Order: sequence, then structure tokens, then C-alpha cells
Amino acid sequence: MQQLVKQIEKIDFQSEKYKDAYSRINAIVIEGEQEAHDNYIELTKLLPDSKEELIRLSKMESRHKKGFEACGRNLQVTPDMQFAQKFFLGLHQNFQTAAAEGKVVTCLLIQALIIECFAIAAYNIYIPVADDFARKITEGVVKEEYSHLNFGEVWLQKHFAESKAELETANRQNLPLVWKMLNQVADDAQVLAMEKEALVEDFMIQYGEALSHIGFTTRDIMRLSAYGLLPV
Ligand code: PL3
Ligand code: FE2
Ligand code: FE2
Repeated sequence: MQQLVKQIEKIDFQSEKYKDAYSRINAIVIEGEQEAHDNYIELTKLLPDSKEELIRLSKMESRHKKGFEACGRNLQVTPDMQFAQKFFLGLHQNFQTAAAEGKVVTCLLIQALIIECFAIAAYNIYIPVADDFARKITEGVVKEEYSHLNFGEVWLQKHFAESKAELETANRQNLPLVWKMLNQVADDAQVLAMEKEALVEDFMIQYGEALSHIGFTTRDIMRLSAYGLLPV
């Protein structure tokens, strides 16, 4: 705690170094919220029974995007959207391919589990070191992200037996991308006083808990988590 207080005292939100790092992190979050919006809309085609709920989730994502755009404006930062689109390309393409093949389980794993857990970890670690304006926005956003994660958990739990094999394959294909993304963002996150170790830890806790809610055993979760460390 004392360490955190010292760290926050040192953060100069107006320094060129902070604003430069923020231009990429802010863009990643804006792009992530936009893609999350698009992915929930795409999912309405695969899950017509959940159409209304998915539209409700997609509207929240649009609001999150607007909130983070305001955070960038508040610091007079222009988000580097080109960088952010490249950052998400791997997960984006895997989602698109799965959606085209009607693989709803893979789509849910990518969006509702992996991306939402990534967002929850990042936002939780960001909140204590954010500027006052961004902290309030991020606190509101992260609460809603838990409900998106929950949507995926509930559906996958209900269909666990027939989804298990596809979940394993989708995890194997997509979890390594998360580590690649974390490594790409680590230096910029550090400038914002967000530790890579804390991001990894929070992500693994969220993701592991999600897998356990769906029905995987501890043994399965260890194995699935280890796949993240192997090259795709
Ligand atoms: C889904 O609702 C949102 C998807 C957003 C994904 C965000 C990933 C963030 C990784 C970057 C770590 C720094 C976060 C800083 C927070 C402003
Ligand atoms: Fe969101
Ligand atoms: Fe979300």
C-alpha cells in the first residue's frame, strides 16, 4: 500500500512520456471496446435466442468506448488507432473465422472469456493508478465487464459436455495470443504504473475462475493455462 502511494505521487499525467504511452494504451482499450461491440452483434446471428441480451451487451460496449475516448481527450492525447488495430488482429481474425464457420463456442471463448478477462485484469490494475477522471469511468466500466464474462460462463456451462473439445482447441489457439499481446503492451503499461506481473496474475485468476465456473476441473485448468505458454 505504502509503495502504491509513493508510486501514484510520482505519476505525472501531463508528461510527454505518460501521454505517449497513453496514446497506445488508450487506443487499445477504445479498439477493444469497439471490437467487443461488433463481436456481440456478430454473436446475435449464432445465438438468435439471446439476441436481445447480446444487443444490450453491445450497447454497453459502445458506452465503454465513449468513456475511454473521453479519458484520452481529458489528457489531451490522440489515440494511435492504427497501432491498436494491429494489436488485436490475431484475436480479431480468429473470431471472424470462427463466426464464419458457425463456431459459437470458439467465438464465446475469444470474446466473453479471453477478451473480457483481459479487460477486467487491465481495468482492475489501472484503477488505483489512474487519473481521477479516468478512475471514475473505469470503475463504472469494469462492473459491467463482469456481466459480459458471466454471459459466456452461463452459456458454456449449460453446454459444457458438447463444448469441451472445442473449448480446448480454441484455448490452445488463442491463449498464446494473449501473452503476446501482454508482452507488446508491458512497457507502455509500466509507464502508467501498471506492473506486467500484476496483469498476468489478475488475468490468470479471472480466466481460471471462469473455466472452473464452466465445469473444468483444477487439473484441466492447469493444463489449459499451460498451453498459453507454448507457441501457437
Ligand atoms: C471488452 O469489453 C473490452 C475489451 C478491452 C480490452 C482491453 C485490453 C487492455 C490491455 C491493455 C492494458 C492496459 C489497460 C489500461 C486501462 C485503461
Ligand atoms: Fe467493455
Ligand atoms: Fe465487455
